[in-house]
Amino acid sequence: MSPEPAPVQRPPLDATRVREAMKSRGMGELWVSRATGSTNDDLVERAKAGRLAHLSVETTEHQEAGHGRLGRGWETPDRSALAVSIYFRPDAGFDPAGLPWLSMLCATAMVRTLSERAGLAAGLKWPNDVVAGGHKLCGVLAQLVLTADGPAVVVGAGLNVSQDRAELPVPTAGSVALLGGRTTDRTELMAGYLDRVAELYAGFAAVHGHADEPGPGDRVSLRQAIARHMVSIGHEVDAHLPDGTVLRGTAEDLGAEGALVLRDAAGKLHHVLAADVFHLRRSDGSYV
Ligand code: BT5
Repeated sequence: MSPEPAPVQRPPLDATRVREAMKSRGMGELWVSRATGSTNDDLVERAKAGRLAHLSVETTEHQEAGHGRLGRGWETPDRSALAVSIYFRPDAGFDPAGLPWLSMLCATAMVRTLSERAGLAAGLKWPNDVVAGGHKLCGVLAQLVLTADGPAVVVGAGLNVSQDRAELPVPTAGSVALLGGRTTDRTELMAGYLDRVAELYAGFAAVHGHADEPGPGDRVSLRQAIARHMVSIGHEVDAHLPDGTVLRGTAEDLGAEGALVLRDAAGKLHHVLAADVFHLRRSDGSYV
């Protein structure tokens, strides 16, 4: 008879530790719920209901009705994952053209966190996925909120932490545990992620949301920092458009407004915006 598998350890989040990490970066408030539908929806509601401090954070132990882009779902079992949403309320000097960059800023923060805390070689699959070992570990979803004080953005990240294969909804999904990450401590991963987001945002805000200008003390601009992590660059990819057509080309760069720059077989350049893409796949059929 084979031995019983060891029970998966899924301790609750330690809100005190997360608050300490947030405080050291001058972030806003933190709300931690036992269960909710969607942390993005909750934070959007709070933002609409009244003044929210910039860089406030909503998280939950169990997100029961998470959503992705284009009405797609996001599924994670109780205490197995991170569902964390951050409220960005840029000050008046911030160029609104910088707002669409916030989702890739957060994805980049997650790539760095996975490398630093979990020892995983993660990358960014344009436009909003964090991948490692050929699998999607994290998805990011940004929602614009029009407040009385001007435009704000809620950016939610869902990170698969301790799910086993049977708990993941699609074969392309992976988790930190399945990929052999050196920690599955959700508190550590969340604190690391928030720290990296706050750091990247501080540099971006200092240059008023201009993605092509390096922040003070940074050697590269936000656009270059993001592009360095992109796994598709140099590969032939298929951009599946909502009307069913497929645009095939070599991914060359990350362009203005966060567009993916593709060169087609005839040598023509195309700038593809995230909002216009149903999904992106490698032309050889592989996911990443
Ligand atoms: C995303 O959408 O990848 C964005 C997911 C954002 C989730 C966060 S969690 C906190 C916040 N609150 C929310 O309600 N949402 C955000 P998209 O690229 O559309 O990918 C969705 C697709 O990924 C689904 O159609 C499934 O195929 C797949 N999927 C669903 N759950 C997954 C999971 N746990 N891991 C990997 N893939 C998943």
